[in-house]
Amino acid sequence: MSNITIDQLHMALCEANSIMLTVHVRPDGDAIGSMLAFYEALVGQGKTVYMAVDDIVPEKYSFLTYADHIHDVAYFEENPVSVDMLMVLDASTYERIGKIGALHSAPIFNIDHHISNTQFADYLYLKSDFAATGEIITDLCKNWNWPITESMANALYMAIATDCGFFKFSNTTANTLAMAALCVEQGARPHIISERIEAVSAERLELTKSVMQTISFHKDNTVATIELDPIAMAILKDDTDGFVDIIRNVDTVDIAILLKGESHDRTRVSLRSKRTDVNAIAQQFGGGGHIRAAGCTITGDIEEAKKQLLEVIG
Ligand SMILES: [Mn+2]
Repeated sequence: MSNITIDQLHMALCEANSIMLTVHVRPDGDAIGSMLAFYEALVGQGKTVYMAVDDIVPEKYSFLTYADHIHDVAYFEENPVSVDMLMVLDASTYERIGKIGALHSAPIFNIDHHISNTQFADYLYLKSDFAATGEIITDLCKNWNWPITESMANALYMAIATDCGFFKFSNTTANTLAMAALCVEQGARPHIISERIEAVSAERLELTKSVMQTISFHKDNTVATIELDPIAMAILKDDTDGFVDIIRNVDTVDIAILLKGESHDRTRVSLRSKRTDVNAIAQQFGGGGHIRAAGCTITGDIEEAKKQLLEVIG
């Protein structure tokens, strides 16, 4: 593994003729937006580019240009391609790209912003002070004078906005806003993106009513938990955005915990905080992420996961 500079990254991209892009499983707005924009940028540079994700791409991102060009592992097993480079965006571990890694023996490049990055790639371009991978991609295009088209601008704005809570979270910096402003200058439309991303179905709001009943407070109301049982998870199809914000917004709450029950012995956890280093908490369970937003998986049901977390928080 070696960390590379922006010039080394540029040179590697110039030399590659064919590139496969991929992102982490359970892709979020930053992953999808960054990949779609980088795809268009690289095609614009004359490259042959493929996009692969070892998971379902949530329907809410389908309004973005080239979203229908993303394929899964089965597609590339049936239609094999050979590439000069596997470019991993927004993923901090090799496991997070699922079975995409096994498709190729090409050198692995990684553009990421997670402080917990395991340095799995052959070449890593890590900007842990950036709010989103989309912020990095925008910055790269600006530095290299690569055109940012209107469709790229919309994808990049969505990537940046969704990873910083639409500019509310502590990872929002002057550079985050400057890169978002550049996207708007190039044609991104913030209100359209907000409407698409924040739209809810009546069914989802009905479910939210019952999920609100699971909220509980701990440690003098500085820690709050909210729970999605396996039935709720099946209805939500893994689109759990927004639930942790309900408790995060409580004035006394420092640590907000979303407990996602996958089965009776497996619970996925999303941690958000205003002060505490939740990356450190998540790492105690083999997870990670950022200082104020991290995740992990705990063996046990929701109650067991909650008990273990509250013990670690102390
Ligand atoms: Mn991200």
